[in-house]
Amino acid sequence: MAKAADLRPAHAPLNFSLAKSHRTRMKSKMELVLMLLLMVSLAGAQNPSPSVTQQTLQQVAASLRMYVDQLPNMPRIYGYSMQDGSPKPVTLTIGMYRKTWKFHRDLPSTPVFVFGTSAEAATFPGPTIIARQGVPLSVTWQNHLPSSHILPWDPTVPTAIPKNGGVPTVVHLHGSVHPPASDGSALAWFTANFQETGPKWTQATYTYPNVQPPGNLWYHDHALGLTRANLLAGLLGAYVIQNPSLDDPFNLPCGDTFDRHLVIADRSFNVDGTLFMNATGINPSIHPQWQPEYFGEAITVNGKAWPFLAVHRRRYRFRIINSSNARYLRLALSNGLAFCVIGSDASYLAAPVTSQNILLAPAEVADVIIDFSLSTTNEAELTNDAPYPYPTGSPAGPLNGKVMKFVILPKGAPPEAPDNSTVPTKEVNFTSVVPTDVAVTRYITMYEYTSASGSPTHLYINGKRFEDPVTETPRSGTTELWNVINLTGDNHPLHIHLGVFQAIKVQELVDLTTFKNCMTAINDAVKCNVAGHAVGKVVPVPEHEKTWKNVVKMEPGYMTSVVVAFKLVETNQKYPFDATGEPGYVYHCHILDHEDNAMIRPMKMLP
Ligand SMILES: *[C@@H]1O[C@H](CO)[C@@H](O)[C@H](O)[C@H]1NC(C)=O
Ligand SMILES: *[C@@H]1O[C@H](CO)[C@@H](O)[C@H](O)[C@H]1NC(C)=O
Ligand SMILES: *[C@@H]1O[C@H](CO)[C@@H](O)[C@H](O)[C@H]1NC(C)=O
Ligand SMILES: *[C@@H]1O[C@H](CO)[C@@H](O)[C@H](O)[C@H]1NC(C)=O
Ligand SMILES: CC(=O)N[C@H]1CO[C@H](CO)[C@@H](O)[C@@H]1O
Ligand SMILES: [Cu+2]
Repeated sequence: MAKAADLRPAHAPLNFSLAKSHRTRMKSKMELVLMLLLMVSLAGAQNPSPSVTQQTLQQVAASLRMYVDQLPNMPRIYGYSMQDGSPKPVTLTIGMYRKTWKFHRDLPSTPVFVFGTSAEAATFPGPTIIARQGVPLSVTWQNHLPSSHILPWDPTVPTAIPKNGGVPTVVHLHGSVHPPASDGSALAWFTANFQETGPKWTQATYTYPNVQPPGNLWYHDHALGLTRANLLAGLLGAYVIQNPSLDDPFNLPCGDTFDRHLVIADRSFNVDGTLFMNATGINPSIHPQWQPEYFGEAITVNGKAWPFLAVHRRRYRFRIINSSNARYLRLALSNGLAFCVIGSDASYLAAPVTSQNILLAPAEVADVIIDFSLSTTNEAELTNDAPYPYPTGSPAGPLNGKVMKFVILPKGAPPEAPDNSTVPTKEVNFTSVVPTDVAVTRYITMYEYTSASGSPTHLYINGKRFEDPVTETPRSGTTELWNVINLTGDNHPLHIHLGVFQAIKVQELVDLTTFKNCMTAINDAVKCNVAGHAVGKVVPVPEHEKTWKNVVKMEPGYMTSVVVAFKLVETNQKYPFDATGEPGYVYHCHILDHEDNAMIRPMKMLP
């Protein structure tokens, strides 16, 4: 791609030898800090980066030439086998490995923790698993990770801490409808070879019934207090449920070339190319390591920093997963092409929606068609202009404002297959979201707590810790109305395991100070007259988010009312399994740094 060089952003290249000598000068100081860390910390903060500055991280990111690495296609693994023309269940074994990964042509290979069928095959992100609707898939998730972490972590937030070392992990299939024993409870963690297991661990093999409609899921680590570090290290991958009888009539772009995943993750790199995660907390006297949000200086897609993809002048399908720890992405194409959104999270829409931009919270998924035949240019950058933290933080800059580039080949460039795909006019008509038969109405309030100096110390839902007794106990097969009140300054992407949900009303809270003071004092929305406060501006729910979702963004200062369905929304039927067993489920904020400390609550289904 000769053109790439012309597009190099105008920041000064980092002089690596300069950076190295700077590093040498820092060495004695670093050794001192490391020794102190060793003495003070209970735990395995392995990252040799306490003296790295934000400026260094920016310089490293700015030194990486954009759009020189080709967008990788992750390996695909099939979650069924075809026998006599019909799909049959299989059991897969997928391991978690420490290996090295090259995030950019000009970065050295660096340690990561990644999923794969073997150490050699493991990738960042992991392999894409293709499952079939109605065909259960069993996966034995194996932990082959070393005795200590490659990233710092914090023993003072509620954390899985094995007695004999090792990296605790447990896998959650995000967006999946499955029994509680296969949910990947934060307390069902295990270390290498199941040497140690968490208090709720019961089984090595998880079964995903795939009883839900076709759509986009993803799998990732969910270990107590380590989720932010384990995902930052690379423990995530895509999972697709297909159903040819439903998918094929839509005639969407298909096949490895025209149907692609874009797994987006922001990451910062040290000068030696290793992944950076701050080893010093924002309130180190309370939490030695925990920071309220991780924002990386570089944007990676499928494990490469600012890659490019050469595309023909035709339609492509992109399944975009925001797997950032805390960064929101507001995506647009620099040449003005629109996204035709066909799905949100694990669900198709009722009909495609055209949008110039898409706002994705962490863990949100957008399924889109881009028609490059309409392009008047030879390239299009995928850009991001979401402030961070969202919505009132710093504006996206020249680095994190860019995601990747599409190089649009000339018309007729060989080998171009004829584009016989179409955009459907109608998609899936799911169970209505109108809350006619709401079994229970709940108020869910998000709180952030700060130190005397005003910096965050922790976050809770409903003022309760994760380990406090369960308060959300929906009946399996019912629909509930959750009024989510955000009393913090940030937008929080709420994620509910098992259930699917969608926003029906987003309304500003007026006289917020009175309401907030009352809630802070007595933590009771009804007694604090929520009905009298949730009367402000109404923000419309975007058309392309009107489907059954796994993540809904919670606007700060607003009450967002969501309908939550604890049943199959395709058929309006109960789950074909017992959802009431141990260890139950959870719901939480999907900003991983919030989830770990500890915006997460248990949820137990009742019969
Ligand atoms: C790491 O966190 C500390 C404490 O909040 C902060 O002073 C420092 O600037 C951070 N380092 C980087 C590189 O962001
Ligand atoms: C991904 O989510 C993070 C927050 O978790 C956000 O900052 C970022 O903008 C999102 N990216 C996209 C492409 O939506
Ligand atoms: C479109 O073309 C592909 C080959 O490029 C073929 O496999 C597929 O069946 C065609 N679809 C239709 C609807 O013609
Ligand atoms: C969806 O189904 C409902 C009945 O369940 C029906 O009333 C409605 O018209 C359908 N909508 C579409 C777009 O087909
Ligand atoms: C109720 C409440 O405290 N809301 C906060 C939500 O976030 C905004 C900032 O975006 C704050 O101004 C509000 O105080
Ligand atoms: Cu949050």
